[in-house]
This record gives sequence, C-alpha cells and structure tokens, in this order.
Amino acid sequence: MDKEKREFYERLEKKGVSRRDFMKYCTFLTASMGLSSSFVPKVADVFAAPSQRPPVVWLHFAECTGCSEAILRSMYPFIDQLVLEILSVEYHETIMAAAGHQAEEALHAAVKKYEGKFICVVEGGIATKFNGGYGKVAGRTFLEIAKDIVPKAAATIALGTCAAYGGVQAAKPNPGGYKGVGAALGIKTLNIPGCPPNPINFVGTVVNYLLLGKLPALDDLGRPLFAYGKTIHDQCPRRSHFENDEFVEEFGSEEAALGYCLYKLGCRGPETYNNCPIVKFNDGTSWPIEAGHPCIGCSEPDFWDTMSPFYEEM
Ligand code: FSX
Ligand code: SF4
Ligand code: F3S
Repeated sequence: MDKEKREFYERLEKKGVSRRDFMKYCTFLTASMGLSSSFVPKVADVFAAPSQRPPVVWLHFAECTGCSEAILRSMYPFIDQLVLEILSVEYHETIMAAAGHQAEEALHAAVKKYEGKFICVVEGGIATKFNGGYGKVAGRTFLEIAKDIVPKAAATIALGTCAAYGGVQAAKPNPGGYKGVGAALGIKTLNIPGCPPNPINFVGTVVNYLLLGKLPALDDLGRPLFAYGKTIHDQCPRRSHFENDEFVEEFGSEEAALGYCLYKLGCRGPETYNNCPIVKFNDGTSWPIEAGHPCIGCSEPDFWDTMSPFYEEM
C-alpha cells in the first residue's frame, strides 16, 4: 500500500473507524450509486488516494441549514471527514471559522482563485420579487450573489428541496417570490432534493464525478437517477404486507394487512421519487415510514402545496 493510502487509513483509525467499517461504507455507497461491486476498490481509492480535490464554494440562502446538518451529523459518524477528504471546502458559512468581513473576503478570494474550476453547492431558495429584497447576506441579495457566483462555477449542485425547487419559503402565498436556484437564474442545475436530502445521495454524486469524470445521469427534474429513479412506494417494505400472501395470512385478511400501510394516513410514497427505503437515515437506523410516519413527499417540487394537507388520503 502506498504512503498516501496508509496515512488515510491511519487517520480513519485514529477517529475510531476501522478499515472494515470503511469498506462496508464503500460497498453500500457503490451499490446505492447503481454500480457493480467491482467498483468498490475504485470508490475506496477516491477517498484514500484522491487524484483531485475539487474546490467547493458552499452558499446558503433561505433554508433551515438542515441539509448541512444532515451531512455533518450523517449516517456514518465519519462521513463529514470523508467529505472533507475528497472536497476542498473553501467557503461554507456553517463550518468555517471566519465570520463577517473575513468570511466575505474568503468567499471572493476563492471565487477569483478557482474561477471556472470550483463546484458550487447551494442550499436554500432565492427570493426573486422586489429585486430579491426578501433575502440578503452581507448587504447583497441572494439573487445578486447567485447571479455573480453560480456562472463562475464548473458545476452547480442544488442541495435540498429549497435550493432545487424553492422549498418551504416558496409555499403559497410566497410573498418573496422564492424559487429554486435553477428557476431563479434560468439555468439547469443538478438537484439533490429532500428536506433534508440524504447525505449518501450527495456523496454518491460527488464520487461519481471524481470516479467517472462526469455528473450522474439525471431525470427531467434534474435529479440523479441512481437515487431518484423509483418511487418510495415501489421500494416500501410496508407494501409487501398487502401484496404478499404470507403476510396477508399472518394479518388475517387483505384488509388488515393493508392497514399496516400508511396510505389512508396520507402517505405520498406512490408519487414521491427517492431512495429513503433503501438507504435510510442515521447509520441506516430508520426512515419516516419505518418510524410510522407517512411520507410527505419532501423531495418533490412544491410539495408544501401539492402534497398537503399531509394527513389526508391522496
Ligand atoms: Fe430546505 Fe436545507 Fe429543508 Fe432545511 O439547507 S430542504 S428547509 S432540511 O435545510 O434547504
Ligand atoms: Fe406505499 Fe406509503 Fe403504503 Fe409504503 S406506506 S406501501 S409508500 S402507500
Ligand atoms: Fe421525504 Fe418521504 Fe423520504 S417525506 S425523507 S421522501 S420518506
């Protein structure tokens, strides 16, 4: 094993992560990216011996920062470390030490230094009415900031439903005219929706880019197909209860087995595309439907309006 890889595994070991745990994670990540198991060692190498660490400028607009929190407190305790091993995060308001003018300077210096080369990750929606006056950072509107920085990036990732499609602040009556980044700027973005999005879908997208030199294939809403290619309902374990004769027998009748499904409580799983049933959250512990709550369609555009009232049958 070369020096770089050895040092990487030593760093992980110091954080209490064994090589076995790391390989387990890479196997899981590879499968969730829709790649065959022969890619596992290559995926591991993306972390252990990165040939490039693309600079990242991470912008926050109108949102709750749940998307960053999901990444930083994510499934595997070390995933935040992994993100920092493969990305060179030049600007991120939540995790950077600098504040105020110093932070602003860091942003402008990074954009200037890496123009045309950095990945722009955006969290949060952008106000478009009243010249974007409903949301500002450092005296500039979100709209001005996005118009200035996004076109200078090599690629832009809209992380979370707010950045992808506007999210909660775009819900009716939407006085600020909030929109997702793509709609606000009139461009196509790669969208990783979910409120919050699953960190594995962000990491999978970045690893795909580093491993294969391109962004993953997208659906017509800009979402990576490897993660958003199937509905929640198609992958839901509760579905098996009314479709599987054994369960029906166990429950006594088809109706009783159907009662285990949350459809009548308003579940939006049949019209929501995401991989929550497979990848789950918090170290694969659980996900909304497993915890007994119907899916509210959080990764679909305008879900606050189109999917509500949430507890009524579709
Ligand atoms: Fe939105 Fe993310 Fe929901 Fe919150 O940054 S997708 S409100 S989880 O935090 O943007
Ligand atoms: Fe489908 Fe929801 Fe029922 Fe699962 S709980 S089977 S997603 S309707
Ligand atoms: Fe969201 Fe539904 Fe998954 S509410 S987290 S898409 S189960």
